[in-house]
Amino acid sequence: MNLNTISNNTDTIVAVATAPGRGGVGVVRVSGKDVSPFVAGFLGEKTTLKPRQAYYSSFLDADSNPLDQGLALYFPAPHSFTGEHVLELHGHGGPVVMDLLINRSIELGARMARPGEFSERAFLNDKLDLAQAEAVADLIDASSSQAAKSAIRSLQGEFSTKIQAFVERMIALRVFVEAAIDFPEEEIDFLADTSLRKKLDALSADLIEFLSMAHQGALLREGITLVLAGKPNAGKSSLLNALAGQDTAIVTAIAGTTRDVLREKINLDGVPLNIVDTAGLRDTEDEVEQQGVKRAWQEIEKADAILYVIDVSSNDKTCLEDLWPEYSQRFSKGQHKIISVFNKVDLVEDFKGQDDGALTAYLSAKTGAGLDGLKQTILDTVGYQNQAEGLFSARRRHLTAITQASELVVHGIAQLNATNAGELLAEDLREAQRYLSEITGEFTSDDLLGVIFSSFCIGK
Ligand SMILES: Nc1nc2c(ncn2[C@@H]2O[C@H](COP(=O)(O)OP(=O)(O)OP(=O)(O)O)[C@@H](O)[C@H]2O)c(=O)[nH]1
Ligand SMILES: [Mg+2]
Repeated sequence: MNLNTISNNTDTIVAVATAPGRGGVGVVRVSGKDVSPFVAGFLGEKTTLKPRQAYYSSFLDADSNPLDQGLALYFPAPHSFTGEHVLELHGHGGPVVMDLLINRSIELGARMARPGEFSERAFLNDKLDLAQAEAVADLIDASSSQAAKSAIRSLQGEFSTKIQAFVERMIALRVFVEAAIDFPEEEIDFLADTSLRKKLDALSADLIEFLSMAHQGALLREGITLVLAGKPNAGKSSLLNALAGQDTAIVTAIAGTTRDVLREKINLDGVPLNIVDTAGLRDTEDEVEQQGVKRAWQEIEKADAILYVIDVSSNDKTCLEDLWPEYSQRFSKGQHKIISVFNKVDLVEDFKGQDDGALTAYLSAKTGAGLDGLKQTILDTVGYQNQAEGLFSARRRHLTAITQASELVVHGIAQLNATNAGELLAEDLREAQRYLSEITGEFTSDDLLGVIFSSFCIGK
């Protein structure tokens, strides 16, 4: 793979592989073309290490005085995480000891690894593809057990295998179509070829299903931002507290209690939710409240979904549409989803909600009645089905690539219908294949690789 330009692979790199802070054990990892100077420098000139066998020793400074003691492990290339020679020193997990070992490594010729550089080398040495390298970071950052499970599935290659299978189907279709183009004397009638049509339609349908799976995986990884919006006193802060299970926000009967933006993280069936409480939306002379309302609108603009809270005991039937001039413009683009939350049902005797679709919830933030219904509505709204079993970890970039590929296939089929010629279809399939290959890193620009790996932390 010709990507050596993104990093200088001839350097030996070093970093602490364990989390910063204090712990029983701290691991320093050295990776490079030759780690023998480090073995000699740390463990003594005469030491030879057997591959993958723990060796108990002092770790020495330049004057052969011990800096620390612990286990040394040697992983000869290519059987290591990076695919290079790797030396691990398992010492005591204190920041000062770790610093001493790092400084000694630098003295022996290593340089500090950049963020993600170990994973980057693993990728460049074909130990992992790009989606798997990302899964390493996702596994470490996972915020729920479901997210961790889907990351390990990606790390073990399930996601990449699926991508590869799609790529192969596209190649097979291209081979067929391009062969037909190259032999025009055979006069192939593309439109009449039902097996080609069937294969294209199946490919298109499978891509759409795959996209929906990837979307679920991305939800588990990234979560969504839900903004609580509504008129003052509707019960937004009460709902935040009810969802969070703790009294985060101040609740009073005074309209205009909340001014600052408040944020809480909760976990719904493994989906991380960032819930944002905002000031009640109204015109006001109060300068502080005006600021609060301004911030509320800023949060609404950024939300993935909005919980618009309405007090059923009041006669105020204002909806978000009335308050927001750009409402229809925003929603026509499908950027926002609104769930109408009718709150304070406990105040209305024999309250009966109307079941007008999935995007409505009736509840009492005070008694908790109807809260589970809202939680389910939230999950439905963001399109999450609890089917964690087959999920794999996916990122926005993967979703974009799969969407592009899927649209190109649809476009290709339309072109074929319109022209009954294979050239345009072949071109669309070629492009679609390129998008999918970007996910695993087969065709990925150095710039993108730089962006991806630099978002990892040091030592990964
Ligand atoms: N009976 C009843 N009272 C509620 C319910 N939810 C909220 N309240 C009351 O309504 C009042 C306003 O609640 P908040 O949660 O502060 O309302 P808010 O929308 O955050 O108000 P602002 O911050 O002023 O915009 C408080 O007195 C709450 O106790 C409910 O479900 N039932
Ligand atoms: Mg409030």
